Amino acid sequence: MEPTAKPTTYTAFEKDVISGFTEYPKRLSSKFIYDEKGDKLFQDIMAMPEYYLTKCEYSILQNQSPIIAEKFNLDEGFDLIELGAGDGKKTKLLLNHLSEIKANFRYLPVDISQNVLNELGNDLEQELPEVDFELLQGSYFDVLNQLSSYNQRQKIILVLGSNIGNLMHSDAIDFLKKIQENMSSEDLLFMGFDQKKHPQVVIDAYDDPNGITEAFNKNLLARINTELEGNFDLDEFLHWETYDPETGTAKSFLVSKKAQNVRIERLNLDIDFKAWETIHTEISQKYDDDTVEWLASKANLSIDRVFESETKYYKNYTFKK
Ligand code: AVJ
Repeated sequence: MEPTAKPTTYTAFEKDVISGFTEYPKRLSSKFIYDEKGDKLFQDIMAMPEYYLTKCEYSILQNQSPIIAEKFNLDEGFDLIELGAGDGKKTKLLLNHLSEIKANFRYLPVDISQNVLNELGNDLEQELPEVDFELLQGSYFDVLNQLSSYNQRQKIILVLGSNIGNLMHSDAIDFLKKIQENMSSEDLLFMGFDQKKHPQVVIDAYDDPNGITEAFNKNLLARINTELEGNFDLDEFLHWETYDPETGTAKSFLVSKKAQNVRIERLNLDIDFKAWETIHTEISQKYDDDTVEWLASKANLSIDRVFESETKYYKNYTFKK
């Protein structure tokens, strides 16, 4: 008789854990940090004084919304589509301005998390009851594909927070290309890019003294423990941040403090760590105008305008097809 093989269909997280721990050097993907606890830790990061990115983008939207909106089709109307809307704290500054000038538009926040969207929906009803919105749960590109056939109005696509920084340049170009394919010639892409700056400022933003970023990074191991029955001892790994001022790449690692063996029961996986062996978990790319222009050109987009924070730490760009 044939042995009955147990069907193995792995989730995206499980696949990433298996490949990441079988490859050398070891790695895990930062996109899996964001479960409920990871979302909460990221909120805490955004509130830290060292994490300048959020404050800078907030000030750009607070001070420059009137100029940002100049190229929106205020009369004929437009759809404002936000990829990865989150709590919408920064976007509300733009929504508030658009509502004040009585622009004819609809806000379409896209997020992978229905919880996050429901909260945003409640906030909008309370704070901006006059704004017409529709919550769209899903991955960025499912939704974008639907929307390009959806209607003929101008589309303004927002990607805030320098979220693109988690992608290596080749993946960032693919991301921009997919957006570009869903744009028409009158549409605009508005996107945040964290800039190169004093290396110490970058390091401080990703290595805070209270260990919030450490807990955020280690949430990958915590998730493996709870969801996949792993036995990682979080205290036996340290959070380590590097920044290469030449390439502008900040990198996060978890470093094994000793030789150790970890078991992930649900994956039937045993992992050996040598003393001081690394797990690479995240990149947070920093840019300059030339690099942004190069990425855009590779995706057949061109920079329309640049909006910079007072400190020049952070910039938002509008792009056209
Ligand atoms: C949400 C990707 C923009 O890289 O700055 C914050 C995530 N990681 N602290 C970033 C993050 C560590 C953040 N992004």
